[in-house]
Amino acid sequence: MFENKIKITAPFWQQYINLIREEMLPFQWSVLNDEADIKIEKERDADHIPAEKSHAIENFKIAAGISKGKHYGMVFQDSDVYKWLEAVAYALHQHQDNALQKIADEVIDLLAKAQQSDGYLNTYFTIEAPERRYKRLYQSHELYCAGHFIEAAVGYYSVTKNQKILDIACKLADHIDDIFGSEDGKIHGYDGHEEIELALLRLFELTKNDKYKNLANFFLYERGKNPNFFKEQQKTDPSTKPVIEGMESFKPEYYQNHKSILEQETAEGHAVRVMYMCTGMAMLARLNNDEKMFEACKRLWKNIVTKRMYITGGIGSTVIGEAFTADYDLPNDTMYCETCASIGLIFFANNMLKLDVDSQYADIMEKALYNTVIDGMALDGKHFFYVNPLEVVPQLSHKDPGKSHVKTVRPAWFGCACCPPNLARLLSSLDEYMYTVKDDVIYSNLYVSNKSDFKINNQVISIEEITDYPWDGKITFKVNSEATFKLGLRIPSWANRYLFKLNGKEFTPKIEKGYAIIDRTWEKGDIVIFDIQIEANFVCANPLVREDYGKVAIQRGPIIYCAEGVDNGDNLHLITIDTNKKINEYKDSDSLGDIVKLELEAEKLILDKQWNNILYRNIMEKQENVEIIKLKLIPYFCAFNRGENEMAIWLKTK
Ligand code: FUB
Ligand code: ZN
Repeated sequence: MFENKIKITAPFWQQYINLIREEMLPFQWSVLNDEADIKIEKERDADHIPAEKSHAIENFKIAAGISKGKHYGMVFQDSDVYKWLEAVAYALHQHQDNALQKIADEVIDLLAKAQQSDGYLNTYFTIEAPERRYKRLYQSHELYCAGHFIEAAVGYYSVTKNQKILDIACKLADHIDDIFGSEDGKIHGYDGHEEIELALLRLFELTKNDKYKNLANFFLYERGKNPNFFKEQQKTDPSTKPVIEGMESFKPEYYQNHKSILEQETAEGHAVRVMYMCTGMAMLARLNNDEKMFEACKRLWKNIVTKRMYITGGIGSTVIGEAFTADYDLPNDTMYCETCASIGLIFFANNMLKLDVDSQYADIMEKALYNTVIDGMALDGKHFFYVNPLEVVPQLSHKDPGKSHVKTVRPAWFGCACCPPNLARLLSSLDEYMYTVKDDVIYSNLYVSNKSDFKINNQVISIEEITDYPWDGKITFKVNSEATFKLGLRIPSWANRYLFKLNGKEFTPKIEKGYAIIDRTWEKGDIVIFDIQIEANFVCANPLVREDYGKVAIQRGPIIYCAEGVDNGDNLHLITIDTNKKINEYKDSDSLGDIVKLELEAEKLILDKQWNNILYRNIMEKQENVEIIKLKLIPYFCAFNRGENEMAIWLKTK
């Protein structure tokens, strides 16, 4: 990690980075310690979701023998702490903060005490059911939690060189290696929720210990060899009690073990699980030069982004199993689009880029980041979405049990709180996603103002990038070193008009896999300008997406826009857009921040009195009247910050 020194200077992202350090991390710490005065919500109506408190730190204290009591929360509650700790590591990398580091160091001391002498680390099974260790792998999340801890350890060690956390992680990974593997006497199985695979590969990249890579290889290749593995393995559990209610009916597809992973043609089952699996697959393909695995990654990638992804980069079409359904099934109002799933899509994309620098991966990374991911948090950094709807009608969320997961405003926390700390760790490590450096090429994936030092062929190359992206498309790179290298600039898939200038002179670079490649012996002070015309456009979906047929969405640069009731009145479905109309763009600064808003003339049906107490009537009976309105649109990620109201991304067109 952190091979290159990247300092983000963009006000747009600085604001997020500061918000995470100053508001989000302290807030999340207070929640994990049950000190925050908040209402924790269930992510959907279901009796079994524990939502009275977090208890996450207390669980560790009990497991460590410091406190007395019972475990509370989801069986994977530990992972909330681990993701928070990983986010702290990245926040410290951005900005040294001794007080925050002291808290994190104390958490590590606590985790060391909670770790069992054989390396096992899991509060639920340690406190409640040691005899059930690794006996119900489809629900237990033991390796999922271990994976999140290992990721935190890799991140925290990389930033602080805290040896203690790395030792705990290696002891845990060694313990897992003693229990799982192809050798006789070991469990020939894997976790119900992928995560350990990518974490072990990160640990391998840090420690260079092949054992961890081989174990990840085992977990990935073992998956799906026997689709009945979980059912059979459950028989070893001395208890018949589930560790998570409501999962009994899920089929092997839910866990991606219906087929071996090399045979999986389509993304099936729980979306976050698929993303973490694919991330591990892409890492392994790179680290082992595994061509077959790379082909499998490309197949799943293609299926997702060409048939199963929302315009916002959201994935998962149903709340049942938080899962993918079928090609082109993308309902806007019952969707899932979990924040963690889009974060996982970014992990997958970033690792595909490391394998094969192709702009299609960075395009999706950008789409997910600027839309679903940052929609996952309120502008105050202390309220979060678990699922990110593309259409909301508040009374339906309140009254329709099938929409109880579609929240109308972001809650402060959830019974299952996987998303908030996941957001914190992704956004505070944004610098890791901005560039891919391969051989002598510095590829720019995301356009974010920054000052950076890159290491290429033993030279340090300093580059400054200046831009007001995503609001403006002019991107200036100042090269501050004398060196020979190539600069690769991603041409976003949405960009229709752009030009390149080198030291003031327009030029046409060669394009490779969606990147403009500028190959040169650079002089100190060379300036490259990539000027993209950013303008608002109407976008339509493949006609096979039933829910979007006859509708348009509006996109400006990477940002998807939406209409809210607070600006346009209720019944947004009565609005019709004429795509010949001009979309006006203007900068505004209000409670939503400094953003570009859009406005265009549209028609809205007037509900005449004759509709009172009538549900159906002959179409010939009356001509409908419409009013001309100035339709106001805001970036999707800003929605739901002004109270409960209707929201829609897709609007009818003439
Ligand atoms: O199962 C652990 C996490 O909780 C998943 O990744 C999320 O989808 C939520 O179910
Ligand atoms: Zn989540």
